[in-house]
Amino acid sequence: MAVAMALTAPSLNFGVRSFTRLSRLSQRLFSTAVIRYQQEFTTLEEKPQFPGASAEYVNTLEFIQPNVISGIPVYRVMDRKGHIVNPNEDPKGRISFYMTNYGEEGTHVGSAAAIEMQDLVFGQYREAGVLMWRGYPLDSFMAQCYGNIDDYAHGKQMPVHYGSLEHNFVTISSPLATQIPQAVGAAYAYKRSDIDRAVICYFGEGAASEGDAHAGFNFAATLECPIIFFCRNNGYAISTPTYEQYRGDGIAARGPGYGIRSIRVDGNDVFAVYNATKEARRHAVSENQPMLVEAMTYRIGHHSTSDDSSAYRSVDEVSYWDKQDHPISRLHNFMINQGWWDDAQEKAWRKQSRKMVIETFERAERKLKPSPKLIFTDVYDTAPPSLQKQEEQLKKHVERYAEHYPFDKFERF
Ligand SMILES: Cc1ncc(C[n+]2csc(CCOP(=O)(O)OP(=O)(O)O)c2C)c(N)n1
Repeated sequence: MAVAMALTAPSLNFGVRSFTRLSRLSQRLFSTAVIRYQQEFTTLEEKPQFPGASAEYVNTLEFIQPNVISGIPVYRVMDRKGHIVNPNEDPKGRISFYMTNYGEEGTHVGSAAAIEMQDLVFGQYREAGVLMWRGYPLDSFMAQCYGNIDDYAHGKQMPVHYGSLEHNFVTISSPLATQIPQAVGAAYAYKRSDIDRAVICYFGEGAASEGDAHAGFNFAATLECPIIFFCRNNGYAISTPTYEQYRGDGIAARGPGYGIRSIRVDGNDVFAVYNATKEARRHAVSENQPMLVEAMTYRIGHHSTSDDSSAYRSVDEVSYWDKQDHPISRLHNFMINQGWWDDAQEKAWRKQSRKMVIETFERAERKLKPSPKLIFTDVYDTAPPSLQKQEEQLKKHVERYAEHYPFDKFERF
């Protein structure tokens, strides 16, 4: 078990921090739920190890009917060594694209490839691959993260809260799960317009505990909306592991309770994600029905730069997913097995990508920040008197105390 592995980990020295970690681990040890949480990783070919569910792998693409409520299997196309389990599902020629990320790339790149460009995307914040797939430029990613003059939102949003009208990607909202009922509303509008468009709505298993998720699922089912609910079950909501998040069989098990057809998929298998999402989209649009895809994966990175996940999970656990069940390694193995990729190409590609990213970073860094007056734009068509007053006050303030502000880095007020 993870607990046993963590106890033998070299990082377990005596000291206050280690003691705290030990206490947390022993609390887990005595929790009954921990038994389901993590098994010992002995071979590559055992049961799925996702902390969010206890299930078997299957290689038949089958949506769960609303009256089936337990034992949901995990669909996959290729095994951990990149071998296709069922030759009929060999995806040659269907996907030829992948990008680096932190262990969840299979979920968002696989699903993005399976939907149509006209489909509207509501993301959570960990789905940059969807935008990449749609051609959102690297410079725009950087501009948003830097909040510079090229940022579409003029620096009003937190970094990684991307949005692009051109790419049918609704701007990310920080409050969890608010995107779910909004996405359902958009899908309902599509249904009423009778056009070939679907909505895909991404969320984490943590966000699925919010009331908005319930409201969204139920509206989508009763109003029969063409929407794909795409849950990335990555095992953690910041520091909350799935065994503290829910006691049922993950998120897919909830679909039948709402009358929503559901499937659980190996999120580290980009082909399985692609197939499941493609099929979900087909049903969603042709039958005006919501579909639920639960993609089992693992958050290899910390939750954010403000988080240090070593406080609540073992280094060995993270290392297992990074080294032994990584979606990019799997695709890499598959491509090597096909003779489509080799170490020299990999090396050259990495070098070229790194150079491109660093150059883009530098360009974004050198750009000016937007004028402070833009704080007051883009929300109201005509700013209300209270905001107009604040704008005047700010202007006077910065004129008076100009020497305290780095105005050389900003566009003029
Ligand atoms: C309504 C609300 N509550 C709490 C937060 C703080 N918060 C931000 S991310 C997060 C965890 C979400 O976990 P999950 O939905 O599983 O997604 P993941 O980060 O694992 O991708 C929390 C609790 C928030 N942003 N909004």
